Amino acid sequence: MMTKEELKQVINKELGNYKMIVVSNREPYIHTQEAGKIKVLRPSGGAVTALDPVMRACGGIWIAHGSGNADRKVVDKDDRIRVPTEDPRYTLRRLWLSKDEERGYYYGFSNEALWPLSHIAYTRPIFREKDWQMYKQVNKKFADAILEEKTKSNHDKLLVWIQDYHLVLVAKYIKEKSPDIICAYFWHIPWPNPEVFRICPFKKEIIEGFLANDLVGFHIRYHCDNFIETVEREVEAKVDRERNSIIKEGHECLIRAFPISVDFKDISDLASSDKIKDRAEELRKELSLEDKIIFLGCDRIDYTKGIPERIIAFDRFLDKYPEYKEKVVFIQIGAISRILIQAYKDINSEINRLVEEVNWKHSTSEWAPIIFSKRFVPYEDILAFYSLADVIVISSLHDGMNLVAKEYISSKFDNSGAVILSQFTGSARELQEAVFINPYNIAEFVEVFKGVIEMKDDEKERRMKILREIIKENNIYHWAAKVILELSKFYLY
Ligand code: GDG
Repeated sequence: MMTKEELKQVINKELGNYKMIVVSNREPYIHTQEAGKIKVLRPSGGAVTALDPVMRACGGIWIAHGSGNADRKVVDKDDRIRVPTEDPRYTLRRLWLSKDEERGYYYGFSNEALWPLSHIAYTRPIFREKDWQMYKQVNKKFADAILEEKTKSNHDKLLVWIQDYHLVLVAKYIKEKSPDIICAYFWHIPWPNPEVFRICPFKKEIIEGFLANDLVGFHIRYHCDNFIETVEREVEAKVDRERNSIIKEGHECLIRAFPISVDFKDISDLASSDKIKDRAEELRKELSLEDKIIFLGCDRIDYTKGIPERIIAFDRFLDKYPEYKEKVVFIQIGAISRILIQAYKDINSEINRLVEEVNWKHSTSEWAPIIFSKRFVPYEDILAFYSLADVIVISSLHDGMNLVAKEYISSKFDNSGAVILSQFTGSARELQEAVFINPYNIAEFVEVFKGVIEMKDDEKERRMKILREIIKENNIYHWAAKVILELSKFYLY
């Protein structure tokens, strides 16, 4: 198992005198103000969850959009703040966006065009020319902030690690001004097959944005292959299958799979602490969960996560196996996200309607089958819910990786629990001891609910032990070290 300390050693050895800058849309800490009091929030979302422990271990600068209503109040004159506040480890540099920029770049192009285009969840992407222009403008703003760091710090050896689909053009803008800056890009969501991607009106510029990087990472080999095939169809470039790289106009870009992960040890240790155990017992009482078999869903509310499918399957399960009524409970935690977008308003209403219908249909005076929490849940409560849950249910229609599966497994320090996992998640490739479902196959899903409840304890324990070993070995530090080692092999010497 790679530890934080070992990652630090890898970084010191391999990065040498390179300075690391991470860039993402979402910031890892958000400052908000309510009734005169400033609070710090850790937002939900996979990219931030994964990268914060890496940055804590290796230091450096993280540039991101400052989105909290008190963010400006706490930064210095260069828009910087050291984080985490209680134990500062790295610098967060905030970048400000106007409402128009946020609308066009974030809600518009990133989340109404690129997100549905990359996930095969049958939500139609919307391509607006003005969103695309705003997307380019904001990507340029991020690139300028990086170039400014270079000038200010007088550091001529920079390694920029760009995150996710919001920032596909950043490397191109950086390299135009400063080709010596090393750019690595990690795409946190799936890359679809070429047939799906070919409808995008801005496809050539998007691909050129990717290829300006020195290294591009996806979660799994399948996404890399889809990307390489897309490049072959859409632009003139040479694909080197031996090296898994693409050469365009003399510049080589390596394409690699790096399955992202979580801080296994940190989660496992915290989950076994008295604090989390006590909180779990409090929740058990508060929600009347004593003697219940608990299923848990924990997702940002998103149409890719298959939340309606799991509610419908649970409803059918209660229809088909009524002997389980009053014995089981489904808890769905769902932080609302991207609510200005119509497709998200629609999925929210659909989930609300389904929960009400299913609860109305099956509930008794003592029991309701589904508990739905729509509010943002503090991190420690998420761990308490993992601790309570006999089964985690992940039914994504399509998902780059899915960190909830990995967090749940990491938290099961006593080898209890079971995982129902969609075969359309990136994590399904690694987590072979999970119980797989196709979320579109409701009849099969119903049987899986029953099968998992009736699975023998020693079989559950056997599976969980293997799952935990997999994540323990392939933790988040291992992921970061792999990316850094890959870069260092080709460029740093
Ligand atoms: C993208 C890709 C890929 C959720 N609700 C709350 C909350 N969460 C946390 C979970 C988990 C994270 O958010 C969600 O991570 P996922 O990986 O499951 O999903 P996405 O946000 O869609 O992430 C995904 C990931 O990037 C990383 O590359 O795995 O495929 O789509 O950490 O625990 N956290 C808190 N309150 C909540 O209410 N505190």
